Amino acid sequence: MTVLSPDILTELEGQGIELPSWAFGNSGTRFRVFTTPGTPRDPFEKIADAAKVNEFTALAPSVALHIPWDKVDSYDDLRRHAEDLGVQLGTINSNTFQDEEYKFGALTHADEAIRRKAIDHHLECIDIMHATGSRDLKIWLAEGSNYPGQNDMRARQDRLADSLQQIYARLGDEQRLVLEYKFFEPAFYHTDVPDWGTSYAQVAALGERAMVCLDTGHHAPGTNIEFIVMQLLRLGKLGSFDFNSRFYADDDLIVGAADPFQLFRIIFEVIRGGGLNNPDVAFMLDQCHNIEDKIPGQIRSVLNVQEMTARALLVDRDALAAAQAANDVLAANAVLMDAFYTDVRPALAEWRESRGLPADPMAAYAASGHQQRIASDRVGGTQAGWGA
Ligand code: PSV
Ligand code: MN
Repeated sequence: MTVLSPDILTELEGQGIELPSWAFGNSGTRFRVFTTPGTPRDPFEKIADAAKVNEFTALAPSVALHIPWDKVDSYDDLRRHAEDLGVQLGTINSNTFQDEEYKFGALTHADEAIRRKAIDHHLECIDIMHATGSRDLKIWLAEGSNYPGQNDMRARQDRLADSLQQIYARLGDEQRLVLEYKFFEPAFYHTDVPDWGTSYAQVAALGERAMVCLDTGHHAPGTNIEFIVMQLLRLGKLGSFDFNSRFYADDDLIVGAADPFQLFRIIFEVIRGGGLNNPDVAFMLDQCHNIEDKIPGQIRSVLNVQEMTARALLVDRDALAAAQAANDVLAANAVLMDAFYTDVRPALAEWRESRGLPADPMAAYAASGHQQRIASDRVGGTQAGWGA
């Protein structure tokens, strides 16, 4: 059995992955949203589900909220509820993609009244952050155009800069703005923040507490994402990850499911760049569980990140550096591949048990009867879902 050194175990012990509240709601595609028995009916139940993931894994100490989906009357109550269950409220995600008025843009809109409304929504999110104790405001914009010539892309970029400036100015001293990029969808010809370079240019103009958010599903097929990770860490601007995996588009599937090797390569660059267990770099999931049960879907996800982190920590960095210095192409590649192919699961299972956690959190959750319990308890009301 592979042995994980005390140094590696210390790193693994420090790992925390933020869960998205929306992963616990029903979701689907534009064709159909399927329901699951036991799906939460309000933000309090979503937090309870996230806390279950943490209970079985000790890997998920915080939950991200999406506003307005997770609006509640009292954020103090929500915060207390989370803390009672052993988790914190995390990143606040703004939402300017579901309002009729935002059809042609929000923070980039040419109509000043609509742009004002979108800025005000972000200011409201910052007020919520003060109540929830959240550090990060995450902005993803569904803005762009569908046809060449439809819009003045340059003017939109200027309006975006001004909007972001107004939002950034409202942040508290300990708070940050993270700007997420995505190259397509829902707009198909251009989006206003399509790539890391645009996000970087916009946040660099704002100041130190503005960073880039890298969602692993938001790149063209074949993109070398670990290069982007390296570069953003090098520039001190990698604020957070939205982890998920994709086969074709922005599939939002379980992280590490589609391409475990890519996840390994990304995490290796995080380690190489000093981003692991670095409070400046938040690890978050951004996933939807359209057909599988949601709590075990999230348990599987955080375990995948943990397993790939353990493998990436196994890379013999001295041997790698020596092979690289000698231009020994095959030896350098072999160092990386040796670590990637190492099965760390038995060692992790043993280590979990030594910490009072289930050796196999997936099996333990299935045996706990919790899924059946929530399915029979949560009857009546409206299940939370995409768009609510
Ligand atoms: C957009 O595709 C995105 O990745 C953003 O992070 C949104 O807030 C999130 O998905 C909603 O699921
Ligand atoms: Mn995302």
